[in-house]
Amino acid sequence: MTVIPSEGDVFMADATARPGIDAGMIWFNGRLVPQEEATVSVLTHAMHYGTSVFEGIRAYPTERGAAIFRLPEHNRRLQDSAKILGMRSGIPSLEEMHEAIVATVKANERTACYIRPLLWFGPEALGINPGGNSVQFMVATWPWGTYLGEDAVRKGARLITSSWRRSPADVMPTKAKAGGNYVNSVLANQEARDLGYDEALLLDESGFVAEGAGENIFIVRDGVLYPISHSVNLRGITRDSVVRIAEAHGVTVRETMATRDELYTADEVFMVGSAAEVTPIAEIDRRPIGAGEAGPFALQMRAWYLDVVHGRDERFHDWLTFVE
Ligand code: PPE
Repeated sequence: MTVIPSEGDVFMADATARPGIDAGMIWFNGRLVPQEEATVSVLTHAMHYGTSVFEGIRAYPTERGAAIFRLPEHNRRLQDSAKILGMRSGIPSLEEMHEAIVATVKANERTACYIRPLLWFGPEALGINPGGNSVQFMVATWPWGTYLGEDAVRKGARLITSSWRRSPADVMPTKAKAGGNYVNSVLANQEARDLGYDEALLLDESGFVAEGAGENIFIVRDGVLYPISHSVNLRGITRDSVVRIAEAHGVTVRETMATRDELYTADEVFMVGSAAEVTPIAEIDRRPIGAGEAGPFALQMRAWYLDVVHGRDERFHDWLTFVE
């Protein structure tokens, strides 16, 4: 039976629809508008071909009000992603991105939030040549608690190696945070969740550990911290932060490639990302990692990281953009 929706109806993928995002005021092509007004055409190029680029940023409450974590680095990566996708005219400058993001956080009077800037090819023409299309820009903010749930942080997340691989560097632009790339992450996460796990671990084309569906991976062994090398992974800003925070606390850090069996035998494995922050891993492929619980190093690292983002570690105040 064909169901024709009446005006205002929206088809949901699932009958138990989620409650929806409370984004309040959204920066939409140069001005702040209420969420209901920040809408686009169904002919938007990015909807058909995944030709969007985005960032995921967090703001945290500090003694001096809300602070956005490593905003210039996120803006720089957004510009890099836009360049990789061949977006030429209409890309906001770093200063414009900065102002739009600060204005959106301010307008919503948020202290703790997730921030999602997005650039995408508009609806002027379809087909695989978006060169003449407009580039549009929005910034939305909303409250976002622990990425994989409180249990994942408390007990350690349970991962499974995905049957999906990370795309090789000559198949997809692995350093761009592009919408289309995330079909890979969605499929991997979907599979992991369907099997009862918290998150997917993806390998690269050669079988080396790449990253989580939305996080970078670290190994701990004999007190040394091993970030998994970049290869086809997103060049994570949290990964960089964690390396530098660990070094400031005197931890030895050595970047490495790793096979999945090296994760099984690590003392600890944890993952990091703007959304995931620092999340311990208790289990991979039904094998306990270390003691099979959130490990002491990961929990210490998480505490150090949360000190930095909340402005409690003065050595890293440069990383905070205060929203006065
Ligand atoms: N790898 C992937 C594939 C990834 O998506 C992220 C961020 C990272 C690594 C870590 O990058 P960084 O945030 O710079 O430390 N994932 C974002 C999107 C999550 C989502 O579900 O959406 C994020 O954490 O904001």
